[in-house]
Amino acid sequence: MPRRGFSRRLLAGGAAAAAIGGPLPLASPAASAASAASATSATSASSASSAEGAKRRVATAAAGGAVRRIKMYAEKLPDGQMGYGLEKGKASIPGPLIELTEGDTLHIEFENTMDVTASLHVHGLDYDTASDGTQLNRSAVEPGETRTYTWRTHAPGTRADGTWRPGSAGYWHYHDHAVGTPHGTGGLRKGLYGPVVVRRAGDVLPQKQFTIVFNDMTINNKSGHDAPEFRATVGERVEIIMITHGEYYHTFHMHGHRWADNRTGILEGPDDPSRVIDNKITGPADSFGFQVIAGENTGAGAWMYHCHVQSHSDMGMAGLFLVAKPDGTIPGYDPHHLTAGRGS
Ligand SMILES: [Cu+2]
Repeated sequence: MPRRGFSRRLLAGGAAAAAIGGPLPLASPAASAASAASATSATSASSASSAEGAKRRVATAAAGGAVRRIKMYAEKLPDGQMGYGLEKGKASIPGPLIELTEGDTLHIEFENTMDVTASLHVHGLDYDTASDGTQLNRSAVEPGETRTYTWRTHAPGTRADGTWRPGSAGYWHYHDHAVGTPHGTGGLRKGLYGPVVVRRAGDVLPQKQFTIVFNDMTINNKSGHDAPEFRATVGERVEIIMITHGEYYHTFHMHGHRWADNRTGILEGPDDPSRVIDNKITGPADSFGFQVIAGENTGAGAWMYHCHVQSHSDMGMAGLFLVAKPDGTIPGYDPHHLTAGRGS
C-alpha cells in the first residue's frame, strides 16, 4: 500500500474550513499551500505594531472576544471509521483544527449523522453541563439529531481573593464521549477526535500546522507503516499539535528539531527557564504543542518523527517531517523507499 500524503489529505479539510470560515475562519487549513495566509487570518492576526512585535517580525494573535458559529458533523467514513467534519461528506481523522483566542466564544451546531449516539466533548475550555457532551448529563446527541455546544474561553487575571487565575490558552482537543461506551471508547478508537488551539493575544502565529495523534498503536488512525507525512520548506515556522488517545503511554520524538516544554513550546527569551526537549512522554488524553523553524541549524531533509517506545516504533508508529529546500527538493527522501518505521 503506498504511503499517503498527509498534506493532500489535510488539504481537503483545509478547503472545507476556508469555505465555512469567511473572513474569520476558525479552522485554519493545516498543510495547505495557503496556510500561512490562512493561519494569519484565522486568528485576526495583526502584524504586531508593538515594539516587541516589531522586534520579533512575526505575525501574532490579536485580542480575542469574538463570538463565532460553526457547524460540525459526526460521520461514518467509507472504511468503517468515524470522523468529524465542518461539511457533510468532508469528515477527516483527526477532525478539523479549531483555533480561538482567549476571550472568544464558539457555538458549534453539531449534527450526528450516524446511527449511534455521539457527542462533542472538549478539554481545557469553559462550558456548562449542557455542553459537556456526555450521556451522564444528557448532553450527547441521538442519531440524526442536532445540538448546539458552546465553548467559552477567558484571559488570565487576578481573582477576587488575590490569587492568579490561569487563562484558557493552550493546546487542547475535543473528542466523542458517547460511542461504544459512556466514555466514547468506541468513538475515540474509530477516529472521533480533533485539535483545539487557544492562543493568548500576542502569541506567535505559525505558517504551517500539523496535528499528530497517537491513538493506541496508530498515528491519526493510520496503522502499520502508513503514518502521515508532513511537508514544509526550510525556514518555515511550523506548529505541531500532539494528542494521545487510547490504551498506551508513548514518547513523542522528533528528529533534528527541539522545542520548549511550556505552554507555547517557544522560549520567551534568554532567561526563560523552560527545558528544551526533543522527546516527551504522553499518555491518554494528553495534548501539547510547539513551534519549530523547519530545518533550523539542521537543514532540509527527511526527518523522522516517532514514538520512542522501541516496540511501538518497530510496529509502525513513525512518520516523516519532510523539510524541502527552497527549490522543492528534499535531501534523503525517496518516496518509493519507505524509510519510516520499516524494518529491514
Ligand atoms: Cu508508543
